Amino acid sequence: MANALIVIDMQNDFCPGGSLAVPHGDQIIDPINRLMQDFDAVILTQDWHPADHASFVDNHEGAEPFSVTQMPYGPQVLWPRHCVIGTPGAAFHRDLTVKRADMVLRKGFRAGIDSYSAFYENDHATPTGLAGYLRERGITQLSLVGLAHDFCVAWSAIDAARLGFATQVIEDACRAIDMDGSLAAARKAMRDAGVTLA
Ligand code: VGL
Ligand code: ZN
Repeated sequence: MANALIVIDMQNDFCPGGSLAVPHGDQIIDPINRLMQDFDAVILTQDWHPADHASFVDNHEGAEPFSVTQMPYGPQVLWPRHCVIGTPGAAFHRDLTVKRADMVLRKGFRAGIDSYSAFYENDHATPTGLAGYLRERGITQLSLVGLAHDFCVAWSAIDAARLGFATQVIEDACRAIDMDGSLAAARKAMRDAGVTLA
């Protein structure tokens, strides 16, 4: 039985000064770096969008940032342009200990569909391959940290629990966007899915 720390989207665009900055997102970098020492494996995820990505508000004429539109796969929040492939905003924060990572998983790289979860794209059907990677390594216990608590961390944790991993979210090492009560809703959805909030 092995465990893994899954570090979600600790990228410049989600940190203060970035285009989709999560308040105080940089405060969790040191705690995450320290936590890495306690796990058999460390996996980093990286939000990684092409310039014409469907989640970018400026690709939808007249749309307001943070409004919700309907996509073939369900509702989609329209975000400010962020984490464009190869840009500085998509890079990991410079203080994150990337050397400790066994694997970097990129997600959201298809123009027509977003991927909040590290396990499935937002159609809840197209796998990223992470579950197979973890299972092949004999990893059964997952701890999740990172950004944003109420979007990519929550969606990843819910999928992980549904896939049968013993899953906890270390809330001190997460920060939320928290729009329209999204953090409270995400915490309830995580608990209902069997995720431990630590
Ligand atoms: C995220 C919004 C858009 C996240 C990624 O990492 O939580 N949120 N893309
Ligand atoms: Zn994104």
